[in-house]
Amino acid sequence: MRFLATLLFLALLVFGVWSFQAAESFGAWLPPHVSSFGPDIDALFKLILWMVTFFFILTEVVLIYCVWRFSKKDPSKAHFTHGSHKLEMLWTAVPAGLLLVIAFAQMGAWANIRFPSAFPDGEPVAVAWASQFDWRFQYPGADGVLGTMDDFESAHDFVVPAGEPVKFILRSRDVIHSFSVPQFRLKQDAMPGMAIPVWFQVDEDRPGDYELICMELCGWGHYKMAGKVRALPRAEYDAWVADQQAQFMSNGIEE
Ligand SMILES: [Cu+2]
Repeated sequence: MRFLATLLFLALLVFGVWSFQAAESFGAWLPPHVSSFGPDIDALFKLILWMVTFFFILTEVVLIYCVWRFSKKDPSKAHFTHGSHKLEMLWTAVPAGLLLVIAFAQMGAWANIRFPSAFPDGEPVAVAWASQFDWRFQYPGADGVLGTMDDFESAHDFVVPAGEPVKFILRSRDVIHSFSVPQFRLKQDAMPGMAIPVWFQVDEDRPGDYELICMELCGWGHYKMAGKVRALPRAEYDAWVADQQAQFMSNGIEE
């Protein structure tokens, strides 16, 4: 029994560590990143994963040792201890130190994604409106100014230029939603009553369609709140904008 129990815990440890190592080859890992935030976010993810792996192995080894060492029937009385000042200091200081390491390691990435000073210059390309249960993207019309009569709207699809910084304003019409594009390594909550600036840059050599999902449980239809970010080369993007403007000005009626 003791042998079996020890083997079971050992198998759990080996399988656990192996599954994380092998996940990528099974296609069960993060989707490949296609934005400028990708390398930084993935490096942070790996740093934290390595820390967790180290402590997972450490605690499992202690557990396996205890299962093996103390599962023998032993009639002697258990030794009672009450706290250890040194041990408590150690298991407080080590996690605190690790949290500090993470705090310093993430500063650059956070500043790049969220600090206003890192935002690209110029006007936002659109306002992204989240609502139960849909995404709408409001673009400035021919005058280039948002919130005027000639604005046009795109439903579900957020069309943006690839290979250059894209700034937009994230808003919500009702409850809290979350704008998330896993392949951009970007996630930002949309708060009712707030206009939140967000930016990203799709790699120039990776134009394409990327899944946009709501990452905040926002009601019964949350599951279907999916959209698409369509990153187009600059020329195609300009053509799309011109076409949308023309359609809007003609009320969709072909001449
Ligand atoms: Cu939502």
